[in-house]
Amino acid sequence: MLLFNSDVSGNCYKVRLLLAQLDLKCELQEVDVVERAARAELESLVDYSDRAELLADLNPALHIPTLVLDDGSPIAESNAILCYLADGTRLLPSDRFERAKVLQWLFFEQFSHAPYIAGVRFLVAYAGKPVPPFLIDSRRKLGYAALAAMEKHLSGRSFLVADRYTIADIALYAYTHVAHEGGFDLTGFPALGAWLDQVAAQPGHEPITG
Ligand SMILES: N[C@@H](CCC(=O)N[C@@H](CS)C(=O)NCC(=O)O)C(=O)O
Repeated sequence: MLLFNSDVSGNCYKVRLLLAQLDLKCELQEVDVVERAARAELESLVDYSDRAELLADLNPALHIPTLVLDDGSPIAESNAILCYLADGTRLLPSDRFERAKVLQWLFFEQFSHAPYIAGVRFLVAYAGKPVPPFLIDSRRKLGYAALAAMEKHLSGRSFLVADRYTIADIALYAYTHVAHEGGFDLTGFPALGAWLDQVAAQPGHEPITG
């Protein structure tokens, strides 16, 4: 398999972490998302010249991660890739209800968490250009709302779903554990902190860098 990857991207880290924990081999091809963000806004929206390979019908959204299977079939969207790779393993429950709960958290991550936690982290730590403070403040507020929802759910629980480690934990861990890079203070979220430690203690865990 081949993964179009960026070492700073939490979405790519989700896939790398799962691959490591399932002991699956995969080649990585780096895409520079930081250099791209440093360009002028409009230019970065219209210039896909550095995406030539992704343009070749691999991912209509031109984003990474994009995973190309051994038979050449591509899969985009980090959480769809997690579902594909984890299918039939202990990390994606086969029980209908538990599986739906995993999907609940994957959709939560994409709609209520990543846009704010990952979005602010990128603007603050990687974009390399000034961002109006009101934009950061309003997004950070919504990021804290997502963290508060997780804190409430994790109080009295070790993991997000079914009392065991699943791809729901991988998906939410990816950007939560680096939220401080976006200026989020997690000290008021003890259950979240304990959960982060639990996830990091799982066999085969790898850090986001290397
Ligand atoms: N919903 C997508 C988001 C993918 C995404 O936004 N990828 C970013 C890196 S984290 C990217 O490709 N950025 C470069 C660009 O858009 O040009 C997923 O979960 O995979």
